[in-house]
Amino acid sequence: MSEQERKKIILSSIQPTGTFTLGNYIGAVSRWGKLQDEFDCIYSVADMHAITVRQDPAQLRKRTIESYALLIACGIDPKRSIVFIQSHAGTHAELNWILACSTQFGELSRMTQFKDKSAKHPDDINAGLFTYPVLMAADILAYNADLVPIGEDQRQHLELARNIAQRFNGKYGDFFTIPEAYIPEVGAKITSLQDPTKKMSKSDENPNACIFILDEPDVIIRKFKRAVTDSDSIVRYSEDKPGISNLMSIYSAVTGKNIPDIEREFDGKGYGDFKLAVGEAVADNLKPVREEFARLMADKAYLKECYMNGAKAALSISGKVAAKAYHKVGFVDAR
Ligand code: AQP
Repeated sequence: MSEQERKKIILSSIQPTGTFTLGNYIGAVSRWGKLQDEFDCIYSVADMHAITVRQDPAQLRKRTIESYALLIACGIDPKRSIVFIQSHAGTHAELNWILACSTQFGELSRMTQFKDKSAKHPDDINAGLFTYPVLMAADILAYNADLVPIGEDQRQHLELARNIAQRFNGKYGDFFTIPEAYIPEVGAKITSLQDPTKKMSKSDENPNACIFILDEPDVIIRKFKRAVTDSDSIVRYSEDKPGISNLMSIYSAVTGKNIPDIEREFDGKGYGDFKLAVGEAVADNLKPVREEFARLMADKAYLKECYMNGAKAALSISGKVAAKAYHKVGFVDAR
């Protein structure tokens, strides 16, 4: 097949550190299903990344299955895409080591997520938290992904993955595809409803800061009503109105309306009307996801069949890449 005929490879992952937030949904997962028409898609539940922060093992296992079901509930079809659990593909850990030897201490030290997470967990600044971006590079390079759909928060890690791939290629000859970030124009950074200067995060301790995609409609509407905004009452998108601008991005992402149209729609109306409209639109948008998730969780055998098939498909691709990378660095072939 010629280069022009080959579909580009899309790869992305999500950590099973909690129920996905509206930030994960708008910035990442809701787009993943739509990409299946145009690209060859590979998606995973990144349980290996999750243990960079202390996890309860039973809870992690449960959340991993739930996250897997959520990916399908959000529109990913395991028959059309490879959908797997990261720890089922041991090749990622193998490549992680190879790539770590092409990564500099200094560049890892500059990662803002490492700084944020180590400030959040000062009693557990483990080496895995530090080398997290190397494993993320392995996740991507193991499939020679062309494009990586991510939110704005992951841009720095993706840039590092590109640098690592370029360095490896420079040392050992062209091998890895240099991946590109695929970041949405609207919704790339959904912020906390309680502090619009911070990103919305699954692990936020304040439940009112996040909309979880399985929240019931009344909970969603209540959280939006309580969202922190400014003292003005004009629905206008502006840097000095981060709270209301965040709600406008959310409304735009779930309704497909653009920002000028939203400003016109709420011209002369107060924040109360606008917050209610955002809450209702989000609740409507998430209803099918909630219903499909409940249906899937009642069929664990189906989920298992899907993730076992996913593991097989993931290993078949990443096994070949890892074996070639082993050969490139000078290891004696054993496969
Ligand atoms: N607030 C956000 N706005 C837009 N996109 C976001 N993403 C995360 N938060 C937002 C995107 O979701 C994908 C999966 O993220 P992840 O779970 O792998 O890691 P994360 O970025 O660390 O997400 P959280 O919710 O903040 O998890 P915790 O609290 O465990 O650290 C990524 O593409 C990410 O860009």
